[in-house]
Amino acid sequence: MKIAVMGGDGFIGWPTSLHLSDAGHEVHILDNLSRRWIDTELGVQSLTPMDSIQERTRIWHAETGRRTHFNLIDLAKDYELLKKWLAEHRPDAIVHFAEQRAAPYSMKSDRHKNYTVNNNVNATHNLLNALVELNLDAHLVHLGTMGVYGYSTIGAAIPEGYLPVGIETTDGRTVSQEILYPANPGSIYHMTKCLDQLLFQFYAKNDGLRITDLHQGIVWGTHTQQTRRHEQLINRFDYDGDYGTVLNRFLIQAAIGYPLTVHGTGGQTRAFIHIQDSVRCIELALKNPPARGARVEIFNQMTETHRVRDLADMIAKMSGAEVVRLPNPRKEAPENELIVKNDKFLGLGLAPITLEAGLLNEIVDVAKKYAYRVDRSRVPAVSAWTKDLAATVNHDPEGKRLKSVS
Ligand code: USQ
Repeated sequence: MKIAVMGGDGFIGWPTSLHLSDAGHEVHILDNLSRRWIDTELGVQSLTPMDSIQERTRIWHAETGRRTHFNLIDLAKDYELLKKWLAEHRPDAIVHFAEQRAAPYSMKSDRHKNYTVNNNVNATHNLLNALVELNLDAHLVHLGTMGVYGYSTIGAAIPEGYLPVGIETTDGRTVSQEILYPANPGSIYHMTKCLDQLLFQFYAKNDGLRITDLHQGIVWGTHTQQTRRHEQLINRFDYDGDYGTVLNRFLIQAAIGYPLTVHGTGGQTRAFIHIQDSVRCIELALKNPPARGARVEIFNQMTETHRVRDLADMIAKMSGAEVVRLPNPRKEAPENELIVKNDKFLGLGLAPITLEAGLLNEIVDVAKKYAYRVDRSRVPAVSAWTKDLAATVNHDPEGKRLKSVS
């Protein structure tokens, strides 16, 4: 297939591009390189040293003989350029990662809220709009989030996208319908993914676009089979308080002798998936498109659930790291249960990589190798969900001002 990977320079976009290229597909990366600019804005860098996208694709070609093509296009701003590119290349499928993906970044200030909404919603809408305008029947696979469902304890498994409901009619009968599971975003970022869902619903219904939405959990790990092939193909690896995600952060913190930063009681239960499984799921989704005219296909892209404090305790035991409980800068349920259905990917043959010491140690080793690149002052998560919470943020979890809430 000819596949366009929108956001193909990012944390999942890059390993996905290599995975698909390795599988024999013709891969075109479209990216505005915003993630690199945000590193510059925040004054942080990936733990792993990353080459330019042009250099990465050159190395991939030298290693494998396969070409991935890079195009500098901003989906949210360059509508005409995007349309022109799509008209010229007419891809069979599009994988859409081209969104600002960090919840803490989206909550930093009013400017960051505006940026996240404008970027994410416009990028998705421009893409859908262009597909219709060009009469292009490319299968669109979008990376959504488990966070669209929210994290309240409901005592039932979260279904894959749709909830069967009974509605009482005016004449007293009950009619059955399947509706999108009620959206319950926990950040501006998560809210944009809820808005995406509505855009998809409309365009699938009105224009018959073939769309798959992947509700992904928190990704852990850094290497995939392809990024391991050459030092310069290495994936980015975020540790900072805005872009680092919880399990990877704990592993890096353990590697550099930084206390593991548990927010609140650590009773938050979340869904997880290894990055290798993430790229496999995207390939499986591409192989199983919905029919034209069908409703949006939704998969829960996760393989297991864990409570934050259990992860911290496990990594502390493995590494001897200290655990600190910090005032939570986020407005979220302090404790929640989470049961998630993921039968669809399992049914398509996904054999999940679950948390086990071997892979966790591999990540600690990567972190130790590049520990010299870490700026410890960027480890604390200081982006607060409200002005009140901002006043309680601990800016120095390893310093004398340590405030434990346990
Ligand atoms: N947390 C800590 N300590 C830390 C960092 C995070 O206790 O040092 C806690 C947070 O308070 C939260 C949980 O860990 O309760 C998860 O936080 P996270 O930063 O790992 O994940 P999140 O902000 O939810 O976002 C990440 C990705 C996002 C993706 C989402 C999937 O950045 O792109 O959509 O995971 S999900 O969480 O299932 O919505």
